[in-house]
Amino acid sequence: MNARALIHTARALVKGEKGLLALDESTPTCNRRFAALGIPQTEDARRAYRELIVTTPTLGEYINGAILYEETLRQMTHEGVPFTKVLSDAGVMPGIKVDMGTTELAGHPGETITEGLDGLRGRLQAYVKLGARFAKWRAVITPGANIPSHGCIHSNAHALARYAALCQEVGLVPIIEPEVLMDGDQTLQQCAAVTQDVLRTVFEQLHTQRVLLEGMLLKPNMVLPGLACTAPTTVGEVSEATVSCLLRTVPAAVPGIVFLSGGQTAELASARLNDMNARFKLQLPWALAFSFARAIQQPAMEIWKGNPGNTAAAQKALLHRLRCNHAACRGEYNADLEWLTV
Ligand code: 5MM
Repeated sequence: MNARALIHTARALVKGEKGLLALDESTPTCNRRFAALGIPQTEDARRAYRELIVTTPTLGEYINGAILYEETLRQMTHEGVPFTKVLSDAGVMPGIKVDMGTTELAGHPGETITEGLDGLRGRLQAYVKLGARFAKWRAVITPGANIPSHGCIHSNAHALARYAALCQEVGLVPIIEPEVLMDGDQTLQQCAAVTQDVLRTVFEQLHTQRVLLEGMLLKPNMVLPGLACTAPTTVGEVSEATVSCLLRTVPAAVPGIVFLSGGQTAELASARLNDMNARFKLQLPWALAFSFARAIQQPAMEIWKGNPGNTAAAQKALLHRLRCNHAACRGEYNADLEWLTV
């Protein structure tokens, strides 16, 4: 393991108060989002959509990295330029989602385990040759009646740590993504308790597997009430609960925390990230930034709708969300920004 290079890359991924763009939807997820908008679910449509994103001008002013799906890592623009080169030329490091998705965890009804450890060492070596600088693995934790179980949390944390150690062995910075889903009717306090338990277990396992904390990033959920919870929650309450949970669980050696959006509206995701940075940045040992997928891409995808004539307008919408989230990393986002166009 080259610790110095890993630390350099991990820091570079969160430098300049910029974030990451997650465009690593697996083919089934991407197709589902395309189907909802009447976009053909073909490899060429996925390639064209990803080309729209990676060729968006000035991308590198707002993000340091882009997480790709394996299909995308190997794809090129219509002029034959690899997407990895387009991104690197724009100052954006290419990363790769390396988990193989979730499956039911045996003996644990309603809970899942993320697969992909078998053969991972060889796949990671191939991704490095294709230009990847970092990787990502997502574990999914479902809150509900009597769940998550200890078995589910422990198994997923163990897999995340094994993945992270393999990444560092080949020089890829691992992004550790334990997502507590926001479906369900759990309260803010219940989400805080589950998230705290999950993160504590994840860092125990990272320690056990000898993962270099300075050479990784954490990609957690914000602490949120479930979508079906009727108790009103303010932006400030979410930001306080999230920061307090992270301060209790994430070691100061970790250089950055890059949130997933998890189904929040684009505007709320920006407002909540902004509140954390505006109020707490000076007390925090790690950078707080974004690694959103839906909260950055959804407005652009809705404009594009598979029509090449909409590309410029979709890129403008993408840049708008990136600009809002870059402002949120600085604690300078406010609702007025939503009325400004790029
Ligand atoms: C939680 O999903 C991650 C962040 O996306 P959101 O900001 O939309 O919540 C995302 O990176 C996710 O891990 C990828 O899209 C891959 O998900 P699938 O379900 O396709 O494996």
